Amino acid sequence: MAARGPDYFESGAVSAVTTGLPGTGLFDEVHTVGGTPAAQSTVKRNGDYSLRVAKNNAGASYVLRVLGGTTGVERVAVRFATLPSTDLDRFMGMGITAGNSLRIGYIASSNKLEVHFANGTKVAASSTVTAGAWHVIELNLNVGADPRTADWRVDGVDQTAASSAEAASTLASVWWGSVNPGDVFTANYDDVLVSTTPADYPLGDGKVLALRPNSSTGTSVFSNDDGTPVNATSHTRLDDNPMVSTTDNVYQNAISGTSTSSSASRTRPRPASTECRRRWPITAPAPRRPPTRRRASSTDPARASCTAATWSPHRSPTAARSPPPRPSGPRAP
Ligand SMILES: [Ca+2]
Ligand SMILES: [Ca+2]
Repeated sequence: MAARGPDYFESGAVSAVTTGLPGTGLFDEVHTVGGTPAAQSTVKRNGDYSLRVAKNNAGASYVLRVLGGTTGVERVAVRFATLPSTDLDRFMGMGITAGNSLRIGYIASSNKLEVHFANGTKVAASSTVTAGAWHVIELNLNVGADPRTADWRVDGVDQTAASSAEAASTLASVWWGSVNPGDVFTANYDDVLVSTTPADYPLGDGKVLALRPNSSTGTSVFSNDDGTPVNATSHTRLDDNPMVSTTDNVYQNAISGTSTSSSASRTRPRPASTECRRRWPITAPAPRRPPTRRRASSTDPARASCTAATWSPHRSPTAARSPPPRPSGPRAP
């Protein structure tokens, strides 16, 4: 499996990355005109948080991650506290570089989810939505051929696929919420997993939990935020929840041949989480981080998997090292 984020909801913070600046956000875009997407601790399916989108008719409200390739596989659990009173053209989906994007919507008259390509026929699910319940939605989108196809499942049950006869294209993004002013709803999203490998479909049910280190050992390449060497208590500096504090941290202080390829691409230690994070609240003092190194970090640690309970300077398995390409085309839903 070539799983690639982006369940960053467990960070407890929803903000967009600012290009070139570390630690400023986990999403590529966060749109707030029609309501501000936020992490919510009181309503969640697993872990500490879910993403809550409370959208009004003033405009867009959604979070987005860039996604490349021609195939997108996703799992997400969605919960409507109350059922929308009107149809939703979309409350989640995937953006395409050219042509019709894929949207998951809701049919108020039947209380059913539906999938469709923009301007295409809406294909209703076989089951109904229950207010206050989590429903697991799985997608398998292929836009690399004509027609484009979208297989999907709801709560583990295969649904009728949707298709769109049009030229092949590439994926641009995956998003939760809606850009459409007419979509008015409150939804929570949790336990997201995204892959670009069709064979991963269906991903099946699962959960995303934060994992913070419970021990640490010293190495001269890393330092505590106060400049002292990493020691047996350094991991306690990496216990932030939500992960928005930089009060205490651990940073990489020098390039080292033993820190593997990470030494050539970044100057900070890996994040303390099972999630694939793009940023985490461990901020090295700016003067210690050569600008040229930051620029080289297309192998951003956020997109590496972070499975070690004990903090280590070594990178994770190769499969998770390469981030998806960042297409130059439109990302909008
Ligand atoms: Ca969660
Ligand atoms: Ca900290």
